[in-house]
Amino acid sequence: MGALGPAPPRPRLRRGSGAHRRPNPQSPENRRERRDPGEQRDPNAAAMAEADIALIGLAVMGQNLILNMNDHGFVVCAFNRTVSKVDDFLANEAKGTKVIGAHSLEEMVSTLKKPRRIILLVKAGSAVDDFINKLVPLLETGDIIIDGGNSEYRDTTRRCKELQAKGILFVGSGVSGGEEGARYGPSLMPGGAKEAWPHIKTIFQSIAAKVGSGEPCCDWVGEEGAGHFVKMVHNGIEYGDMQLICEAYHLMKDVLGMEHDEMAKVFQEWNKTELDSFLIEITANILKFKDSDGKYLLPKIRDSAGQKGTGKWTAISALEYGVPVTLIGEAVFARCLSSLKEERVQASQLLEGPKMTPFSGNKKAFLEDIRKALYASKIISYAQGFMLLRQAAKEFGWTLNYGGIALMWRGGCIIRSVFLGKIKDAFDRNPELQNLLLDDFFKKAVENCQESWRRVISTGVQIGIPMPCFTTALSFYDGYRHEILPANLIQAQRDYFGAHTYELLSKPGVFIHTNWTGHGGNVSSSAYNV
Ligand code: 2AM
Repeated sequence: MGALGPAPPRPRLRRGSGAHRRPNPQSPENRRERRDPGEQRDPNAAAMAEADIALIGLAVMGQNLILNMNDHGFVVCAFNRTVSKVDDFLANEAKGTKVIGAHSLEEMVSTLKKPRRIILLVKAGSAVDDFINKLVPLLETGDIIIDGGNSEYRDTTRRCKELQAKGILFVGSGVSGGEEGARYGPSLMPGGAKEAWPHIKTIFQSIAAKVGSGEPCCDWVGEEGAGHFVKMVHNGIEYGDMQLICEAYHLMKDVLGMEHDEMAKVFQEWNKTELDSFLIEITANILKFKDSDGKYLLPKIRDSAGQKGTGKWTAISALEYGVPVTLIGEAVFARCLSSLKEERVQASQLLEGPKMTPFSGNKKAFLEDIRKALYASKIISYAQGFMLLRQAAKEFGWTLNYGGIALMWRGGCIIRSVFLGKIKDAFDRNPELQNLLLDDFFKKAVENCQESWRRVISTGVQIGIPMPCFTTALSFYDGYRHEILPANLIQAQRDYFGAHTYELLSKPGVFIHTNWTGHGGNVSSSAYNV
């Protein structure tokens, strides 16, 4: 590593002046946290090295993270590819703050205390590599680059390894919570070079969302691309949670024939139960929202769901590592099916469903059944998500902090919920917990819901309501709790037509082939696994 040369002249360095623009009520106490306990002070550091951290990428997320760090007493240096945005930011959003701006990477680096901490919040892909390549010659051993963008976890692992060889500590951090979260408290999921953690922990935990008695929704996740992997699974779980709520809404609307304000009230009530969460809360608000003409807005919205691909990535990883993350997969496919709007409109004229008979049961009891079906299915979804994390840890040799991950998602992000606190408790009880369903609390919760869950699914199936996530969750539960599944027949079929061999229950590990027809050979095909 080349050491940083003499500090370049910095005549254009800008700084906002005056008081904080939007003071955060937490700010005064957090200002005390400004000194990083793990920070190595360099007595020879340039006098101008005053910034605690730099952030590159002044789109709204980057700007808000900077303002959040500023509110917590950290001095941030801002930089952007299009340099004019630095001045715009200082003259507007960052006016009156302690944020300083740089007009070149050299200038930015010269403002930083050591070890230098630089966050990238730029478009995922080559922009991240481009900035890394430009930064490396300006940095020294032990300096830290943090990628807070939406990078693919494999890219993060690659960058970790490449930068480790150059003495730079690389961190890939999931950042969740959107613009509002970035400004006032995101969920942060950092992973990568662990030596970096003591140097960034104070900043990260100060700006993160807080839950309970001030516990930060940010902790060290694990090695290499673990932070971005966990963020990806978070997004997949978000797809599942949203689809589960949609299925409950569909049943209320089309089985119980409920009106929007009535459904809104039910979701509001549910938000006081185990389902207490951001997504249930906003669903109640959406249901009761009226358009300017005084009519409910929701039924006017075209029923064709968009997606940016993060749910799909989770499902692809699940297939790649052979983990039955069926609920997220179904949630992604449900969006795909919804987007076939024209085809569905045609099919609706042609394809018959069952004769719809009006619901004749007890409406209140059925609503409670739906709530329990949603809760049980949600438990399955999170159990599956954590199974995927566990398998990734095995694949990549990561040591993941499962309880910490649940706490990171507990606040600040879209899937934030009280329920995640229960998951944290489960991992606190047993950090080696193999499956969430085996934890006593969740085992009992599912058992308590299962009659309702089965009733809802049978009723929905009879009436012809699609419930891909409710049903796949129940199939998973029934599959997972069966000692014997019919896969013995699959093995026999594979051996019959392809001589793929099978094991006997009495002799696991010994693969044999049977000549099923009497006229095939006795030679087995070489074993392969998908
Ligand atoms: P810009 O303002 O110069 O476009 C979100 O798009 C952020 O990523 C912005 O700060 C944007 O910079 C930056 N960005 C997007 N593509 C980039 C690229 N190829 N190289 C560097 N920065 C990029």
